[in-house]
Amino acid sequence: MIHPIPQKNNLTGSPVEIKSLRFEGDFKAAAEKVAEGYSLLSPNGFGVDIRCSDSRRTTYIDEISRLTDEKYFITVTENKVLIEASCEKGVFRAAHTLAKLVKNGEVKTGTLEDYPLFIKRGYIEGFYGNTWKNEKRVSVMKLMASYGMNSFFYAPKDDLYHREKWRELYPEKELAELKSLFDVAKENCLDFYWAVGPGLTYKYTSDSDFEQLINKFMSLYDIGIRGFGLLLDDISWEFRYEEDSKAFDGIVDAHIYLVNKTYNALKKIDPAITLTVCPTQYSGDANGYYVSKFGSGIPSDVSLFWTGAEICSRVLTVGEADELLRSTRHRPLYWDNYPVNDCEMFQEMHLGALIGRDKELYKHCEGLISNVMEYAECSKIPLMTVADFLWNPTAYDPEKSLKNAHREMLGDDAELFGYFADHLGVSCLSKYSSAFMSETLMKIAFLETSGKKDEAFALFEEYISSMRKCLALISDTSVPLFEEMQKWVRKFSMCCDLLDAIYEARKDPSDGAKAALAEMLEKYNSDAVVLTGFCLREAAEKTLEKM
Ligand code: LTM
Repeated sequence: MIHPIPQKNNLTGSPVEIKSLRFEGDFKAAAEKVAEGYSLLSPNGFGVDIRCSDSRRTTYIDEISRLTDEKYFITVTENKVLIEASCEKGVFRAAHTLAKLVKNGEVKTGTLEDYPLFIKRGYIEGFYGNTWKNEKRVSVMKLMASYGMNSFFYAPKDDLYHREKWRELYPEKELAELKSLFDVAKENCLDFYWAVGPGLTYKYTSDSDFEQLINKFMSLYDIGIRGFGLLLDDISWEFRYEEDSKAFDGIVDAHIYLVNKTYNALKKIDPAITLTVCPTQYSGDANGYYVSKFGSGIPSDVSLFWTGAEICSRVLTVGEADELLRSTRHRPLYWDNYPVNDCEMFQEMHLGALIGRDKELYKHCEGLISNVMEYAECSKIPLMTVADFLWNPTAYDPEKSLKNAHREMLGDDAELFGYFADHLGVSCLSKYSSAFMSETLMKIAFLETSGKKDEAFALFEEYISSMRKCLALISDTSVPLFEEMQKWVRKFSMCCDLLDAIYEARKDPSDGAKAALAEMLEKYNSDAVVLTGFCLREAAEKTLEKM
Protein backbone atom coordinates (compact mmCIF):
# COMPACT_ATOMS: atom_id res chain seq x y z
CA MET A 1 0.00 0.00 0.00
CA ILE A 2 1.43 3.38 -0.96
CA HIS A 3 0.73 6.71 0.76
CA PRO A 4 -1.14 8.91 0.14
CA ILE A 5 -3.67 6.35 -1.03
CA PRO A 6 -4.66 6.94 -4.68
CA GLN A 7 -8.35 7.56 -5.39
CA LYS A 8 -8.94 4.83 -7.97
CA ASN A 9 -6.23 2.24 -8.13
CA ASN A 10 -7.11 -0.29 -10.80
CA LEU A 11 -3.59 -1.56 -11.25
CA THR A 12 -4.93 -5.00 -10.52
CA GLY A 13 -3.80 -7.08 -13.52
CA SER A 14 -0.61 -9.09 -13.85
CA PRO A 15 2.47 -7.97 -11.92
CA VAL A 16 5.07 -6.05 -13.91
CA GLU A 17 8.62 -6.19 -12.65
CA ILE A 18 10.23 -2.76 -12.80
CA LYS A 19 13.66 -2.05 -11.37
CA SER A 20 14.26 1.42 -12.77
CA LEU A 21 12.61 4.02 -14.96
CA ARG A 22 13.29 5.98 -18.15
CA PHE A 23 11.03 8.84 -19.24
CA GLU A 24 10.01 10.36 -22.58
CA GLY A 25 7.56 13.16 -23.33
CA ASP A 26 6.18 16.24 -21.60
CA PHE A 27 7.91 17.48 -18.44
CA LYS A 28 10.36 14.59 -18.71
CA ALA A 29 12.92 16.54 -16.64
CA ALA A 30 10.50 16.96 -13.71
CA ALA A 31 9.68 13.24 -13.71
CA GLU A 32 13.36 12.32 -13.97
CA LYS A 33 14.18 14.47 -10.96
CA VAL A 34 11.51 12.70 -8.91
CA ALA A 35 12.71 9.24 -10.00
CA GLU A 36 16.29 10.24 -9.18
CA GLY A 37 15.20 10.99 -5.62
CA TYR A 38 14.10 7.37 -5.29
CA SER A 39 17.31 6.11 -7.00
CA LEU A 40 15.18 4.74 -9.82
CA LEU A 41 16.43 6.66 -12.84
CA SER A 42 18.35 4.71 -15.47
CA PRO A 43 18.86 5.00 -19.27
CA ASN A 44 18.00 1.28 -19.48
CA GLY A 45 14.98 1.59 -17.22
CA PHE A 46 11.38 0.62 -17.96
CA GLY A 47 9.93 3.03 -20.52
CA VAL A 48 7.49 5.67 -19.29
CA ASP A 49 5.73 7.96 -21.77
CA ILE A 50 4.35 11.23 -20.47
CA ARG A 51 1.52 12.94 -22.27
CA CYS A 52 0.01 16.24 -21.19
CA SER A 53 -3.38 17.27 -22.55
CA ASP A 54 -5.70 19.87 -21.17
CA SER A 55 -9.02 18.01 -21.24
CA ARG A 56 -11.92 17.66 -18.83
CA ARG A 57 -10.69 14.15 -18.08
CA THR A 58 -7.33 15.41 -16.82
CA THR A 59 -8.52 18.53 -15.05
CA TYR A 60 -11.90 17.99 -13.43
CA ILE A 61 -12.71 16.57 -10.00
CA ASP A 62 -16.35 15.47 -9.82
CA GLU A 63 -16.50 15.19 -6.02
CA ILE A 64 -15.80 18.89 -5.56
CA SER A 65 -17.01 20.14 -8.97
CA ARG A 66 -13.73 21.90 -9.51
CA LEU A 67 -10.82 22.10 -11.84
CA THR A 68 -7.40 20.97 -10.73
CA ASP A 69 -3.92 20.88 -12.16
CA GLU A 70 -2.91 17.92 -10.00
CA LYS A 71 -4.92 15.09 -11.50
CA TYR A 72 -3.15 12.27 -13.32
CA PHE A 73 -3.52 8.79 -14.76
CA ILE A 74 -0.98 5.99 -14.80
CA THR A 75 -1.65 3.21 -17.28
CA VAL A 76 0.56 0.13 -17.12
CA THR A 77 0.88 -2.47 -19.84
CA GLU A 78 3.36 -5.37 -20.03
CA ASN A 79 6.04 -3.24 -21.67
CA LYS A 80 5.10 0.40 -21.19
CA VAL A 81 3.87 2.90 -18.63
CA LEU A 82 1.85 5.93 -19.69
CA ILE A 83 1.45 9.01 -17.51
CA GLU A 84 -1.30 11.42 -18.46
CA ALA A 85 -1.86 14.79 -16.83
CA SER A 86 -2.68 18.36 -17.79
CA CYS A 87 0.58 19.98 -16.74
CA GLU A 88 3.77 19.67 -14.70
CA LYS A 89 1.99 19.39 -11.33
CA GLY A 90 0.10 16.29 -12.41
CA VAL A 91 3.26 14.78 -13.88
CA PHE A 92 5.14 15.49 -10.64
CA ARG A 93 2.46 13.77 -8.53
CA ALA A 94 2.26 10.84 -10.97
CA ALA A 95 6.03 10.37 -10.90
CA HIS A 96 5.98 10.15 -7.08
CA THR A 97 3.17 7.61 -7.14
CA LEU A 98 4.87 5.52 -9.82
CA ALA A 99 8.19 5.62 -7.95
CA LYS A 100 6.49 4.52 -4.71
CA LEU A 101 4.71 1.66 -6.52
CA VAL A 102 8.01 0.53 -8.02
CA LYS A 103 9.80 0.72 -4.66
CA ASN A 104 7.04 -1.35 -3.05
CA GLY A 105 6.98 -3.86 -5.94
CA GLU A 106 3.28 -3.05 -6.45
CA VAL A 107 3.22 -2.36 -10.18
CA LYS A 108 0.54 -4.32 -12.03
CA THR A 109 -1.16 -3.82 -15.37
CA GLY A 110 -4.21 -1.59 -15.40
CA THR A 111 -4.97 2.08 -14.81
CA LEU A 112 -4.68 4.29 -11.77
CA GLU A 113 -6.62 7.56 -11.61
CA ASP A 114 -5.72 10.00 -8.91
CA TYR A 115 -6.44 13.50 -7.65
CA PRO A 116 -6.62 15.25 -4.28
CA LEU A 117 -9.85 16.11 -2.49
CA PHE A 118 -8.75 19.05 -0.33
CA ILE A 119 -7.73 21.94 -2.54
CA LYS A 120 -5.04 23.53 -0.34
CA ARG A 121 -2.98 20.99 1.57
CA GLY A 122 0.01 22.08 3.50
CA TYR A 123 1.79 23.24 6.59
CA ILE A 124 2.72 26.51 8.22
CA GLU A 125 5.80 27.31 10.16
CA GLY A 126 3.67 29.42 12.46
CA PHE A 127 4.81 28.39 15.93
CA TYR A 128 6.53 30.26 18.78
CA GLY A 129 10.02 28.94 19.46
CA ASN A 130 13.28 28.19 17.72
CA THR A 131 12.86 28.64 14.00
CA TRP A 132 13.85 25.78 11.71
CA LYS A 133 17.23 25.76 10.01
CA ASN A 134 16.99 26.03 6.23
CA GLU A 135 18.31 22.53 5.63
CA LYS A 136 15.49 21.19 7.81
CA ARG A 137 13.00 23.30 5.93
CA VAL A 138 14.19 21.84 2.65
CA SER A 139 14.02 18.31 3.97
CA VAL A 140 10.45 18.73 5.28
CA MET A 141 9.36 20.44 2.06
CA LYS A 142 10.63 17.65 -0.14
CA LEU A 143 9.06 14.97 2.01
CA MET A 144 5.69 16.67 2.24
CA ALA A 145 5.64 17.37 -1.49
CA SER A 146 6.23 13.66 -2.03
CA TYR A 147 3.13 13.09 0.11
CA GLY A 148 1.06 15.35 -2.10
CA MET A 149 1.01 18.58 -0.11
CA ASN A 150 0.88 21.69 -2.27
CA SER A 151 1.20 24.66 0.10
CA PHE A 152 3.84 25.98 2.47
CA PHE A 153 3.34 29.06 4.64
CA TYR A 154 6.36 30.84 6.03
CA ALA A 155 5.30 32.60 9.25
CA PRO A 156 7.60 31.69 12.16
CA LYS A 157 6.59 33.78 15.16
CA ASP A 158 10.23 34.07 16.19
CA ASP A 159 11.57 35.26 12.86
CA LEU A 160 12.08 38.87 13.96
CA TYR A 161 11.48 40.15 10.44
CA HIS A 162 8.08 38.49 10.38
CA ARG A 163 6.72 40.24 13.49
CA GLU A 164 8.77 42.52 15.74
CA LYS A 165 10.93 43.99 12.97
CA TRP A 166 8.29 43.77 10.27
CA ARG A 167 9.19 47.24 9.00
CA GLU A 168 12.77 46.22 8.25
CA LEU A 169 13.72 44.45 5.06
CA TYR A 170 15.48 41.10 5.37
CA PRO A 171 19.26 41.38 5.33
CA GLU A 172 20.91 39.98 2.20
CA LYS A 173 21.79 36.59 3.73
CA GLU A 174 18.29 35.90 5.09
CA LEU A 175 16.68 37.01 1.84
CA ALA A 176 18.96 34.69 -0.13
CA GLU A 177 17.92 31.85 2.17
CA LEU A 178 14.26 32.59 1.54
CA LYS A 179 14.96 32.67 -2.19
CA SER A 180 16.62 29.26 -2.07
CA LEU A 181 13.66 27.94 -0.11
CA PHE A 182 11.25 29.41 -2.62
CA ASP A 183 13.20 27.68 -5.40
CA VAL A 184 12.97 24.32 -3.65
CA ALA A 185 9.23 24.82 -3.18
CA LYS A 186 8.82 25.59 -6.87
CA GLU A 187 10.80 22.52 -7.93
CA ASN A 188 8.53 20.45 -5.69
CA CYS A 189 5.24 21.93 -6.88
CA LEU A 190 4.58 23.61 -3.54
CA ASP A 191 2.97 27.04 -3.51
CA PHE A 192 5.09 29.25 -1.29
CA TYR A 193 3.37 31.84 0.91
CA TRP A 194 5.33 34.40 2.87
CA ALA A 195 3.43 36.06 5.69
CA VAL A 196 3.96 39.17 7.78
CA GLY A 197 2.57 39.89 11.25
CA PRO A 198 2.75 43.68 11.66
CA GLY A 199 -0.02 44.03 14.25
CA LEU A 200 2.16 44.50 17.34
CA THR A 201 3.17 48.01 16.26
CA TYR A 202 1.28 48.85 13.08
CA LYS A 203 -0.36 52.28 12.92
CA TYR A 204 -3.46 51.97 10.77
CA THR A 205 -3.62 55.68 10.00
CA SER A 206 0.01 55.95 8.99
CA ASP A 207 0.86 56.25 5.28
CA SER A 208 4.45 55.55 6.09
CA ASP A 209 3.61 52.25 7.84
CA PHE A 210 1.52 51.18 4.86
CA GLU A 211 4.34 52.08 2.48
CA GLN A 212 6.78 50.04 4.54
CA LEU A 213 4.40 47.11 4.57
CA ILE A 214 4.10 47.11 0.80
CA ASN A 215 7.86 47.59 0.47
CA LYS A 216 8.36 44.54 2.61
CA PHE A 217 6.02 42.48 0.44
CA MET A 218 7.81 43.79 -2.65
CA SER A 219 11.19 42.69 -1.41
CA LEU A 220 9.78 39.15 -1.36
CA TYR A 221 7.95 39.64 -4.65
CA ASP A 222 11.33 40.42 -6.18
CA ILE A 223 12.63 36.96 -5.32
CA GLY A 224 9.62 35.35 -7.01
CA ILE A 225 7.04 35.01 -4.22
CA ARG A 226 3.41 35.63 -5.25
CA GLY A 227 1.53 34.21 -2.28
CA PHE A 228 1.33 36.62 0.66
CA GLY A 229 -0.12 36.44 4.13
CA LEU A 230 -1.18 39.21 6.50
CA LEU A 231 -1.49 37.78 9.99
CA LEU A 232 -3.31 39.67 12.71
CA ASP A 233 -3.31 36.86 15.28
CA ASP A 234 -2.03 37.23 18.83
CA ILE A 235 -2.10 41.02 18.92
CA SER A 236 -3.88 43.49 21.18
CA TRP A 237 -7.60 44.13 20.89
CA GLU A 238 -6.85 47.76 21.84
CA PHE A 239 -5.52 50.50 19.59
CA ARG A 240 -1.91 51.40 20.29
CA TYR A 241 -2.12 54.93 18.87
CA GLU A 242 -4.59 57.71 19.65
CA GLU A 243 -4.91 58.68 15.96
CA ASP A 244 -6.15 55.17 15.20
CA SER A 245 -8.74 55.08 17.94
CA LYS A 246 -10.05 58.44 16.72
CA ALA A 247 -10.14 57.35 13.07
CA PHE A 248 -11.90 53.99 13.47
CA ASP A 249 -15.05 52.91 15.30
CA GLY A 250 -13.38 49.72 16.42
CA ILE A 251 -10.34 47.52 15.86
CA VAL A 252 -12.19 45.38 13.33
CA ASP A 253 -12.77 48.42 11.14
CA ALA A 254 -9.08 49.19 11.16
CA HIS A 255 -8.30 45.59 10.21
CA ILE A 256 -10.80 45.62 7.35
CA TYR A 257 -9.31 48.89 6.15
CA LEU A 258 -5.80 47.45 6.26
CA VAL A 259 -6.71 44.24 4.43
CA ASN A 260 -8.57 46.05 1.65
CA LYS A 261 -5.86 48.63 1.18
CA THR A 262 -3.18 45.93 1.08
CA TYR A 263 -5.21 43.75 -1.29
CA ASN A 264 -5.81 46.65 -3.69
CA ALA A 265 -2.16 47.71 -3.66
CA LEU A 266 -0.88 44.17 -4.24
CA LYS A 267 -3.39 43.40 -7.00
CA LYS A 268 -2.43 46.66 -8.73
CA ILE A 269 1.19 45.58 -8.71
CA ASP A 270 0.39 42.11 -10.02
CA PRO A 271 -3.06 40.48 -10.30
CA ALA A 272 -1.34 37.10 -9.86
CA ILE A 273 -0.59 37.93 -6.22
CA THR A 274 -2.81 36.16 -3.70
CA LEU A 275 -3.53 37.24 -0.14
CA THR A 276 -4.34 35.12 2.91
CA VAL A 277 -5.28 36.77 6.19
CA CYS A 278 -5.56 35.68 9.78
CA PRO A 279 -8.10 37.67 11.81
CA THR A 280 -7.51 38.57 15.45
CA GLN A 281 -10.42 36.34 16.37
CA TYR A 282 -9.36 33.21 14.56
CA SER A 283 -11.22 30.63 16.63
CA GLY A 284 -14.34 30.15 18.71
CA ASP A 285 -17.75 31.50 17.80
CA ALA A 286 -18.01 31.67 14.02
CA ASN A 287 -20.80 34.23 14.47
CA GLY A 288 -18.69 36.46 16.71
CA TYR A 289 -19.06 40.17 15.96
CA TYR A 290 -15.43 40.69 15.01
CA VAL A 291 -14.94 37.74 12.67
CA SER A 292 -18.32 38.12 11.05
CA LYS A 293 -17.71 41.78 10.26
CA PHE A 294 -14.09 41.15 9.29
CA GLY A 295 -14.87 38.33 6.88
CA SER A 296 -17.79 40.16 5.31
CA GLY A 297 -15.71 43.31 4.87
CA ILE A 298 -12.77 41.84 2.95
CA PRO A 299 -12.66 40.71 -0.71
CA SER A 300 -14.10 37.28 -1.35
CA ASP A 301 -10.90 35.98 -2.94
CA VAL A 302 -8.82 36.74 0.14
CA SER A 303 -8.30 33.48 2.02
CA LEU A 304 -9.38 33.46 5.65
CA PHE A 305 -7.45 31.49 8.24
CA TRP A 306 -9.52 29.90 10.99
CA THR A 307 -8.41 27.41 13.66
CA GLY A 308 -11.89 26.08 14.47
CA ALA A 309 -13.99 26.13 17.61
CA GLU A 310 -10.82 26.23 19.70
CA ILE A 311 -7.31 27.54 19.16
CA CYS A 312 -6.16 23.94 19.15
CA SER A 313 -9.33 22.22 18.03
CA ARG A 314 -10.10 18.65 19.00
CA VAL A 315 -12.55 18.39 16.11
CA LEU A 316 -13.20 20.33 12.91
CA THR A 317 -16.68 19.80 11.60
CA VAL A 318 -18.67 20.47 8.46
CA GLY A 319 -21.35 22.24 10.51
CA GLU A 320 -18.86 24.68 11.97
CA ALA A 321 -17.26 25.29 8.57
CA ASP A 322 -20.65 26.14 7.09
CA GLU A 323 -21.39 28.44 9.99
CA LEU A 324 -18.22 30.39 9.28
CA LEU A 325 -19.16 30.60 5.60
CA ARG A 326 -22.60 31.98 6.48
CA SER A 327 -21.13 34.43 8.95
CA THR A 328 -18.10 35.68 6.99
CA ARG A 329 -18.87 34.76 3.36
CA HIS A 330 -15.58 32.87 3.37
CA ARG A 331 -14.95 29.17 3.51
CA PRO A 332 -12.36 28.58 6.20
CA LEU A 333 -8.78 27.93 5.27
CA TYR A 334 -7.99 25.88 8.34
CA TRP A 335 -4.91 26.87 10.29
CA ASP A 336 -4.90 23.57 12.13
CA ASN A 337 -3.00 23.85 15.38
CA TYR A 338 -1.86 20.26 15.28
CA PRO A 339 0.88 19.07 15.77
CA VAL A 340 2.26 22.38 17.12
CA ASN A 341 3.49 22.04 20.71
CA ASP A 342 4.54 25.57 21.66
CA CYS A 343 3.45 27.79 24.60
CA GLU A 344 1.58 25.81 27.27
CA MET A 345 2.13 22.59 25.32
CA PHE A 346 5.91 22.69 25.45
CA GLN A 347 6.20 19.56 27.58
CA GLU A 348 4.20 17.51 25.11
CA MET A 349 5.49 15.83 21.96
CA HIS A 350 2.76 15.40 19.38
CA LEU A 351 3.49 12.27 17.44
CA GLY A 352 -0.01 10.88 16.96
CA ALA A 353 -1.91 10.66 13.70
CA LEU A 354 -4.33 13.41 12.72
CA ILE A 355 -7.84 12.56 13.90
CA GLY A 356 -11.10 14.42 14.50
CA ARG A 357 -11.33 16.20 11.17
CA ASP A 358 -14.59 15.54 9.30
CA LYS A 359 -14.00 13.40 6.22
CA GLU A 360 -16.41 15.57 4.24
CA LEU A 361 -14.67 18.79 5.21
CA TYR A 362 -13.02 19.10 1.80
CA LYS A 363 -16.37 20.17 0.35
CA HIS A 364 -16.79 22.92 2.93
CA CYS A 365 -13.40 24.56 3.32
CA GLU A 366 -10.63 26.01 1.22
CA GLY A 367 -8.05 23.67 2.64
CA LEU A 368 -6.11 22.78 5.72
CA ILE A 369 -2.71 24.08 6.73
CA SER A 370 -1.14 22.33 9.65
CA ASN A 371 0.93 24.32 12.17
CA VAL A 372 4.11 22.40 12.95
CA MET A 373 6.31 21.91 16.01
CA GLU A 374 9.67 23.58 16.48
CA TYR A 375 11.00 20.03 16.05
CA ALA A 376 11.23 19.61 12.29
CA GLU A 377 12.12 15.91 12.15
CA CYS A 378 9.43 15.01 14.67
CA SER A 379 6.87 17.11 12.79
CA LYS A 380 7.36 14.92 9.72
CA ILE A 381 5.56 12.02 11.43
CA PRO A 382 2.19 13.69 12.12
CA LEU A 383 2.52 15.75 8.93
CA MET A 384 2.60 12.62 6.80
CA THR A 385 -0.72 11.60 8.34
CA VAL A 386 -2.10 15.09 7.67
CA ALA A 387 -1.01 14.76 4.05
CA ASP A 388 -2.64 11.33 3.76
CA PHE A 389 -5.89 12.69 5.17
CA LEU A 390 -5.95 15.72 2.90
CA TRP A 391 -5.26 13.82 -0.30
CA ASN A 392 -7.80 11.09 0.26
CA PRO A 393 -9.89 11.56 3.40
CA THR A 394 -12.30 8.82 2.38
CA ALA A 395 -9.61 6.15 2.45
CA TYR A 396 -7.74 7.66 5.41
CA ASP A 397 -7.00 5.27 8.24
CA PRO A 398 -5.09 7.04 11.04
CA GLU A 399 -3.46 3.88 12.37
CA LYS A 400 -2.24 2.67 9.00
CA SER A 401 -1.13 6.15 8.07
CA LEU A 402 0.88 6.47 11.28
CA LYS A 403 2.48 3.07 10.77
CA ASN A 404 3.50 4.15 7.30
CA ALA A 405 4.97 7.38 8.70
CA HIS A 406 7.02 5.39 11.21
CA ARG A 407 8.25 3.14 8.40
CA GLU A 408 9.15 6.14 6.26
CA MET A 409 11.21 7.66 9.08
CA LEU A 410 12.66 4.55 10.68
CA GLY A 411 12.61 1.70 8.18
CA ASP A 412 13.16 -1.61 9.97
CA ASP A 413 13.28 0.09 13.37
CA ALA A 414 9.69 1.28 13.03
CA GLU A 415 8.21 -1.47 15.16
CA LEU A 416 10.69 -0.96 17.99
CA PHE A 417 10.09 2.79 17.86
CA GLY A 418 6.42 2.03 18.46
CA TYR A 419 7.18 1.21 22.12
CA PHE A 420 8.20 4.84 22.63
CA ALA A 421 5.64 6.44 20.33
CA ASP A 422 2.94 4.62 22.34
CA HIS A 423 3.39 7.33 25.00
CA LEU A 424 3.46 10.41 22.77
CA GLY A 425 -0.08 10.67 21.51
CA VAL A 426 -1.37 13.15 24.05
CA SER A 427 -2.43 16.44 22.44
CA CYS A 428 -5.50 18.57 21.78
CA LEU A 429 -6.75 15.66 19.66
CA SER A 430 -6.57 12.99 22.29
CA LYS A 431 -5.89 12.72 25.99
CA TYR A 432 -5.40 8.98 25.88
CA SER A 433 -2.36 7.05 24.92
CA SER A 434 -0.01 4.23 25.93
CA ALA A 435 -2.52 1.79 24.46
CA PHE A 436 0.03 -0.99 24.08
CA MET A 437 1.52 -0.56 27.56
CA SER A 438 -1.93 -0.47 29.08
CA GLU A 439 -2.92 -3.67 27.29
CA THR A 440 0.31 -5.39 28.32
CA LEU A 441 0.05 -4.41 31.98
CA MET A 442 -3.56 -5.58 32.03
CA LYS A 443 -2.53 -8.94 30.55
CA ILE A 444 0.20 -9.27 33.18
CA ALA A 445 -2.27 -8.46 35.98
CA PHE A 446 -4.77 -10.97 34.58
CA LEU A 447 -2.17 -13.73 34.44
CA GLU A 448 -1.09 -12.93 38.02
CA THR A 449 -4.62 -13.05 39.41
CA SER A 450 -5.30 -16.26 37.47
CA GLY A 451 -2.45 -17.89 39.34
CA LYS A 452 -0.19 -17.96 36.27
CA LYS A 453 2.66 -16.10 37.92
CA ASP A 454 5.43 -17.59 35.76
CA GLU A 455 3.64 -16.58 32.59
CA ALA A 456 3.00 -13.13 34.02
CA PHE A 457 6.68 -12.61 34.85
CA ALA A 458 7.75 -13.97 31.46
CA LEU A 459 5.50 -11.48 29.68
CA PHE A 460 6.73 -8.70 31.97
CA GLU A 461 10.36 -9.57 31.19
CA GLU A 462 9.68 -9.68 27.48
CA TYR A 463 7.99 -6.28 27.61
CA ILE A 464 10.77 -4.68 29.65
CA SER A 465 13.34 -6.13 27.30
CA SER A 466 11.60 -4.61 24.26
CA MET A 467 11.25 -1.28 26.05
CA ARG A 468 14.99 -1.32 26.85
CA LYS A 469 15.85 -2.18 23.24
CA CYS A 470 13.69 0.74 22.15
CA LEU A 471 15.46 2.99 24.67
CA ALA A 472 18.85 1.97 23.25
CA LEU A 473 17.57 2.80 19.76
CA ILE A 474 16.26 6.26 20.57
CA SER A 475 19.24 7.19 22.73
CA ASP A 476 21.37 7.42 19.59
CA THR A 477 21.61 11.18 19.20
CA SER A 478 23.40 10.91 15.87
CA VAL A 479 19.94 10.23 14.38
CA PRO A 480 18.34 13.68 13.83
CA LEU A 481 14.85 12.44 14.76
CA PHE A 482 16.07 11.05 18.07
CA GLU A 483 18.26 14.06 18.79
CA GLU A 484 15.18 16.28 18.80
CA MET A 485 13.38 13.98 21.23
CA GLN A 486 15.96 13.69 23.98
CA LYS A 487 13.80 15.45 26.58
CA TRP A 488 11.18 12.74 26.12
CA VAL A 489 13.79 9.99 25.81
CA ARG A 490 15.05 10.94 29.28
CA LYS A 491 11.58 10.47 30.67
CA PHE A 492 11.20 7.22 28.74
CA SER A 493 14.37 5.99 30.40
CA MET A 494 12.68 6.70 33.77
CA CYS A 495 9.67 4.83 32.50
CA CYS A 496 11.90 1.77 31.89
CA ASP A 497 13.46 2.15 35.35
CA LEU A 498 10.01 2.34 36.90
CA LEU A 499 8.96 -0.81 35.07
CA ASP A 500 12.08 -2.52 36.40
CA ALA A 501 11.27 -1.37 39.93
CA ILE A 502 7.68 -2.68 39.67
CA TYR A 503 8.97 -5.99 38.37
CA GLU A 504 11.54 -6.32 41.17
CA ALA A 505 9.01 -5.41 43.84
CA ARG A 506 6.52 -7.98 42.57
CA LYS A 507 9.17 -10.67 42.24
CA ASP A 508 10.70 -10.01 45.63
CA PRO A 509 8.39 -7.88 47.83
CA SER A 510 11.13 -6.85 50.28
CA ASP A 511 11.39 -3.51 52.14
CA GLY A 512 14.33 -2.59 49.95
CA ALA A 513 12.37 -3.25 46.75
CA LYS A 514 9.42 -1.27 48.13
CA ALA A 515 11.62 1.73 48.97
CA ALA A 516 13.30 1.60 45.56
CA LEU A 517 9.93 1.51 43.81
CA ALA A 518 8.53 4.40 45.88
CA GLU A 519 11.62 6.46 45.11
CA MET A 520 11.45 5.70 41.38
CA LEU A 521 7.75 6.56 41.25
CA GLU A 522 8.42 9.87 42.98
CA LYS A 523 11.19 10.67 40.51
CA TYR A 524 8.97 9.76 37.55
CA ASN A 525 6.04 11.82 38.80
CA SER A 526 8.13 14.89 39.56
CA ASP A 527 9.41 15.20 35.99
CA ALA A 528 7.08 17.61 34.14
CA VAL A 529 7.82 16.21 30.68
CA VAL A 530 4.64 14.64 29.38
CA LEU A 531 4.84 10.96 28.61
CA THR A 532 1.52 9.25 29.02
CA GLY A 533 1.58 6.31 31.32
CA PHE A 534 -1.29 6.48 33.74
CA CYS A 535 -1.38 2.69 33.57
CA LEU A 536 2.28 2.59 34.62
CA ARG A 537 1.77 4.87 37.61
CA GLU A 538 -1.31 2.90 38.52
CA ALA A 539 0.65 -0.37 38.34
CA ALA A 540 3.38 1.12 40.55
CA GLU A 541 0.84 2.41 43.12
CA LYS A 542 -1.04 -0.88 43.24
CA THR A 543 2.20 -2.78 43.71
CA LEU A 544 3.11 -0.49 46.61
CA GLU A 545 -0.34 -0.85 48.21
CA LYS A 546 -0.09 -4.61 48.17
CA MET A 547 3.37 -4.68 49.81
O1 LTM B 1 -3.09 29.87 15.95
C1 LTM B 1 -2.79 30.97 15.62
C2 LTM B 1 -3.52 31.61 14.49
N1 LTM B 1 -1.81 31.70 16.19
C3 LTM B 1 -0.98 31.20 17.27
C4 LTM B 1 0.06 30.24 16.74
O2 LTM B 1 1.13 30.99 16.26
C5 LTM B 1 0.53 29.27 17.82
O3 LTM B 1 1.53 28.43 17.33
C6 LTM B 1 -0.68 28.48 18.24
C7 LTM B 1 -0.40 27.35 19.21
O4 LTM B 1 0.07 27.82 20.43
N2 LTM B 1 -1.62 29.38 18.83
C8 LTM B 1 -1.82 30.61 18.35
O5 LTM B 1 -2.67 31.28 18.84
